[in-house]
Amino acid sequence: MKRIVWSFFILTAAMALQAEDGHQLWLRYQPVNKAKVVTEASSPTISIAKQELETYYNGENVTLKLDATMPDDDGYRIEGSTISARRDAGLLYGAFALLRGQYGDSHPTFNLRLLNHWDNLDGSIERGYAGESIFEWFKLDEQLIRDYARANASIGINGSVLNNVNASPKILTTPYLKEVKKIADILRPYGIKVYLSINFASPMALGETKTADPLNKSVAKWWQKKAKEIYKLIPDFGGFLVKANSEGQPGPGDYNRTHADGANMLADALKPFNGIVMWRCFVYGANHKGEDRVKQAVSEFKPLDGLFRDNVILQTKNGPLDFQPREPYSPIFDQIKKTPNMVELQITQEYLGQSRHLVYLAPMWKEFFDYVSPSQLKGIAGVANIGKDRNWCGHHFSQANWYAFGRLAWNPDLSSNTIAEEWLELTFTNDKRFVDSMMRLMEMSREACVKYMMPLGLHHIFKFDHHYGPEPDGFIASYPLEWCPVYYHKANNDSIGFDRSHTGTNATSQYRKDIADMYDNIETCPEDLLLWFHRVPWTYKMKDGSTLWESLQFEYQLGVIMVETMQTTWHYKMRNFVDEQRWREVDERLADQLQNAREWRDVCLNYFGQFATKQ
Ligand code: GCV
Repeated sequence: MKRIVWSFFILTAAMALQAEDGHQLWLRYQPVNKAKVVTEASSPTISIAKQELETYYNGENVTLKLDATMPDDDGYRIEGSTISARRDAGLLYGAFALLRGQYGDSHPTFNLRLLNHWDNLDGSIERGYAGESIFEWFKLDEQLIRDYARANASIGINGSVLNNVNASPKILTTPYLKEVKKIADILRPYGIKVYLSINFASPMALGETKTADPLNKSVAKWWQKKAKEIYKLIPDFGGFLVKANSEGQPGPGDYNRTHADGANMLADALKPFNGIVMWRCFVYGANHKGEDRVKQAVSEFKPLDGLFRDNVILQTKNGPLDFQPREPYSPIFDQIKKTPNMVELQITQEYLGQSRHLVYLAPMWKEFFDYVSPSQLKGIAGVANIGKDRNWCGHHFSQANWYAFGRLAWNPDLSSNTIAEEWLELTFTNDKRFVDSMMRLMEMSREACVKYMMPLGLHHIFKFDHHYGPEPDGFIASYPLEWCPVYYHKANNDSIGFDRSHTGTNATSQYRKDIADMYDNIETCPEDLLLWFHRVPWTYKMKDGSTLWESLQFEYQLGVIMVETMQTTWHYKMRNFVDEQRWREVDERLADQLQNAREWRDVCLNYFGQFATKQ
């Protein structure tokens, strides 16, 4: 009897171990303990590479070789059973590539491949939809941080900004810095540097200076001393990310100083330690109040181009507004020529159904690279979608966006389909019947989202603050106009859309000539951005001869049909390929997504119909 109970216990324990709750991400290799790894080099990073291969590689022997003749980056070469790299991080990336079954030479396009966490010190996450922060101050779960580091290393991410850009000054106090050091020590062997978002007014807010004026000597001194303290604890600390004079955050503008004055003061403090400043261009409503919001970043930063220290990088969101499901690229990337640029993408789906909707973001990011060449960029940052939820991202398919971000940060030439295929095989199964269907489904998911949320270039018609559902009638007089949906669609009985052509705000003129001409002319403007750039009569004839109003109805309806296809495919055809828990959890979310898509269609068409049918 006793034996039966015991073996039952062992059996259920084993089943529990195998429970597919998504925590293993795309790293679900089974231990085979077969490979022997030979290497003359040694470092904590190489030990991890060795251990990964010895545990999971299904071949006999692997040699890891540091090769000083290779290009000075994080790349690697896999030839036969030898992985060579210039840096030990390259050997680790090579080890993960070999485990994925990839061979040959591979070098990262961007040297800076960073996650930006919008995690607050109290454990909450701004725009986080997967539970609380994994960075639990003063009670760190070291294993969780190690798992996080391993997942990042497996896709080549080499930096983490640990805290929200709306930053608490407290992060720079000694007790917190000691905790940051603990995290940095865990991430380091995985090739990941730690960075911090800082509050520009920190010295004053902490009561240590009377002002935060960047040209004040005591302020500059405070930052120099702080930099020294940080680097003593964390010698390879990456640097600061700064949101200044934006959405209520303090900045140099509070003292009539420029962004360059502010960034340079911080850059000087970090320079002796090789640290960098990533200064965000997401600004509106301050110096250029009243100007079309999408123009304000260029208006603010173009005159400063060339005035920044060489360790300052300007970090700009992919689009000029705010992470909408479809935006044209930000014209900053055409206008800032003398200062290095980084692009900020958003992995967390603030305006794309958060962790409730299956929306694969790689096609959207690829669209950005169709217009902005990676060679123009020094780095890439992704606002993370990671939290303490067991499956890390809230939705099993949101893991694909973390994965895709890392893979594109390494190689933006990869197709979104290739990345989806890789991820599906690693995360679920390599059964072609599943992978082929799901690749199609993932690829269409972003376009579906655009259609049911913002067809034909409509934008920012999201519910106030939480940005989840539709609110096309949104207008509250006490809020800034730029937060109100009606400001963006401007629907009336004649027309709809925002005129940003030369007859309107002339935002089109901020683009390089060929693109400016294309967007400015209603005939050549792509129809999927029509209402972003033009004010268009309801009776306007689209390229296929239908009216604008007919097309708008068609697009909303098509968005819903696409989600119906996604939901029915998963519900009726995918069940046999996926474990019960993950199948059910995705199924429930797809049912919600379908309901939400219908709500978007109905609310928006009812609202716009009031105007459109008054012709
Ligand atoms: C971190 C948008 C978001 C804010 C975010 C801000 C930014 O406005 O809604 O939550 O703040 O962008 O990127 O700074």
